[in-house]
Amino acid sequence: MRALIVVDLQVDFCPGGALAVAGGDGIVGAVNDLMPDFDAVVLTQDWHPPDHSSFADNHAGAEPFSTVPMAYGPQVLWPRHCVIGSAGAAFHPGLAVDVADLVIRKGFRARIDSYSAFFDNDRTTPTGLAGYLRDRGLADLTFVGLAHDFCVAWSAIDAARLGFRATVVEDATRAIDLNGSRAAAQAAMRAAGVTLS
Ligand code: VGL
Ligand code: ZN
Repeated sequence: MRALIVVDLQVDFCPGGALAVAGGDGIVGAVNDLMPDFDAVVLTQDWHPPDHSSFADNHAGAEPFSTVPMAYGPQVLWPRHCVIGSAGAAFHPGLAVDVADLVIRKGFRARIDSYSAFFDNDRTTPTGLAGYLRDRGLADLTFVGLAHDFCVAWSAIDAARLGFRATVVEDATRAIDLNGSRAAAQAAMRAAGVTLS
């Protein structure tokens, strides 16, 4: 059985948002059109407390898009985005949210970020998504959404690592492309056995 995993298609990642991905809103129609082709639709939602450690403004003197060491490894510092309950954390208003079976929130622990839909950035603290998918027999996963080179890539790589079949529909994603992160993410996905279509 096949699941469509729609990653972080939220106001803050679309043009005009706090961490806008160029053309991010341009994929909404394609994502909605894919939904009926799947046995299940899962939405992920980046969901950070105000004191989240990935926000540059929570680190004195730090610039957004710089990288700092954290207990679990290097972490990019982002502009404040997707604060719990804020307008920017809402799904894009055009997204067909009513079709979704499950909304999985991530990044709600202040001390650790969570790019992947499966694990926090320590790559070990689970979100629970793998168990949900396995319980429902959803072994074949297709990833779309934002951002291609962060949350989509990390999710697809973790899916492959966990033994799911993982595909990314590139036309239904958009990249941040920070210091070559798009090409790096594509190489890492291919190496992990993710299908890019
Ligand atoms: C994301 C940076 C920070 C994403 C989330 O959804 O790709 N990127 N938080
Ligand atoms: Zn985030």
